[in-house]
Amino acid sequence: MNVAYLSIGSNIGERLDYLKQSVGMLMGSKDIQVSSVSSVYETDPVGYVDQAAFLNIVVELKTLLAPHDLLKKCNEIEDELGRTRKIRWGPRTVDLDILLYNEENMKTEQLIIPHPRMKERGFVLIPLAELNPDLVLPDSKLSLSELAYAQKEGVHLWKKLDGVDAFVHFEG
Ligand code: PH2
Ligand code: MG
Ligand code: MG
Repeated sequence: MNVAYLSIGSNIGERLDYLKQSVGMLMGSKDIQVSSVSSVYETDPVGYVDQAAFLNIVVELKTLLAPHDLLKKCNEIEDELGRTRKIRWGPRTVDLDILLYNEENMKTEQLIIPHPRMKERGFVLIPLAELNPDLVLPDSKLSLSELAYAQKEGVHLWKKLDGVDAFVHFEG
């Protein structure tokens, strides 16, 4: 079984609903088991800053899917939930990004793992560190909790939750 971490973010409409629907669709996928979900964070937009605040989570998966098949699944969920791509790093109903897949280091046209910008992004590092604080990224000397601490600005705990069931049952 492979272990992967995904970052999920939304900053349009019913943001929590989009996160919940995404997790629900992952849970309903053959060959994917959602093993952990972080608390929900409200985060200042990064990159393209003239847009609404995001809700962000990180989920841990156990999966039989190969990285590109997992990416395909993520894109299907985005499409299903009405994602359109107009502005790079712009507003989105939902965005699912693969952060890590085992200790894999890979670079193809469609997919780079580990996610190339994750070390600068508090909205990724803080929820990921909540799930796995001692994890050390392939090309880093620092643990995730150390990396996350340096990027905590603009990342606010929105709803403290503990685990998949707590997330699924949280009504907002
Ligand atoms: N996603 C981006 C660009 N900027 N900022 C926050 N706070 N959260 C995101 O999920 C996010 C972003 C590109 O995917
Ligand atoms: Mg993204
Ligand atoms: Mg994306």
